[in-house]
Amino acid sequence: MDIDITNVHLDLGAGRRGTDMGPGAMHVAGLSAKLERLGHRVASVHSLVVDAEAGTDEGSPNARYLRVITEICSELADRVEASCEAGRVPLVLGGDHAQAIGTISGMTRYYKRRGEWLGVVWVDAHTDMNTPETSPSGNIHGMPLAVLLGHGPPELVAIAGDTPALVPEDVVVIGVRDVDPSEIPLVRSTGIGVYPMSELDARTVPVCVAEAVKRVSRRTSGVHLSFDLDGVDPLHAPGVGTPVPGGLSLRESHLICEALAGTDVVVGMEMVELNPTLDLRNQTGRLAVWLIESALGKRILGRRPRA
Ligand code: NNH
Ligand code: MN
Ligand code: MN
Ligand code: MN
Repeated sequence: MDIDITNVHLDLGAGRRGTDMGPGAMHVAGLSAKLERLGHRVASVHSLVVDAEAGTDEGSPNARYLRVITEICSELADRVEASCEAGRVPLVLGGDHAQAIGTISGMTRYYKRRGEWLGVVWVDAHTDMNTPETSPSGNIHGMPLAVLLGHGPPELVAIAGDTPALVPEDVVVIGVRDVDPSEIPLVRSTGIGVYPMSELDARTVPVCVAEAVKRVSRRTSGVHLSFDLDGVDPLHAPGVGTPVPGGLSLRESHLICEALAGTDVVVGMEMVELNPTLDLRNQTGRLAVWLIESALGKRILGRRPRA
């Protein structure tokens, strides 16, 4: 694969500062060298930063920093769309999860133009289906999946173009264990696929992951993995702003990545919400890189030969 890495130095979508330093921590953990060791080519590394002046404008408390987040997501979408156009795989390093609005809108602009669809596997402790009307925090990182399905601030929805980025049948969220009562109606009415931890426990992770991957690749041309590190249990991923106990184990997290790599459907990936100020000796940063390697083909007994 030819990979375009974009570092998104954004933390204004989250309640706690510091995820803007996430990309640096993943690079310190050796990301590029590890990708090249897998046989990939890192075609470019580019950084996006928040406009300093716009970054002081908090705006409405129901959707904090909407203006600056719209700006950076639009820029990100342009860049990601160009990567797809050039046949390269976008790998976007976060940054808080609001960035997914840019990443996924950029990707789906490319697919929609060709009359094709994109599937999304969203690993997360949360469903990220709030809107400014339902959000208890006003933090936009709790809203990106709603936006990508066409709900929420019109300026964010519009980044995908005239129609929403995603349709619910092509979306699954895995690892869920903290949903706001106020976002449940939208989760239910859209009919996105949700795998709460309780279902993963009862039906086992391999069974659920296989089913989830099948769902998102059924009628799509490729699958994007939007990996929020708070989906992983805080025991293994302490460097996140909203830790929720009872999450995916380290091996279960790998299993999701490996299952996707094994079906050759991955066309894009983002790793988000790494907050190095809360991490322990870059433990979560190193885990993030290890998971990226798994999703992009790494195998314990050597890299799987490509078809
Ligand atoms: N649901 C909460 C909110 O909207 C928390 C969202 N926080 C996340 N999502 N980290 O992944 O504010
Ligand atoms: Mn999230
Ligand atoms: Mn989350
Ligand atoms: Mn999160």
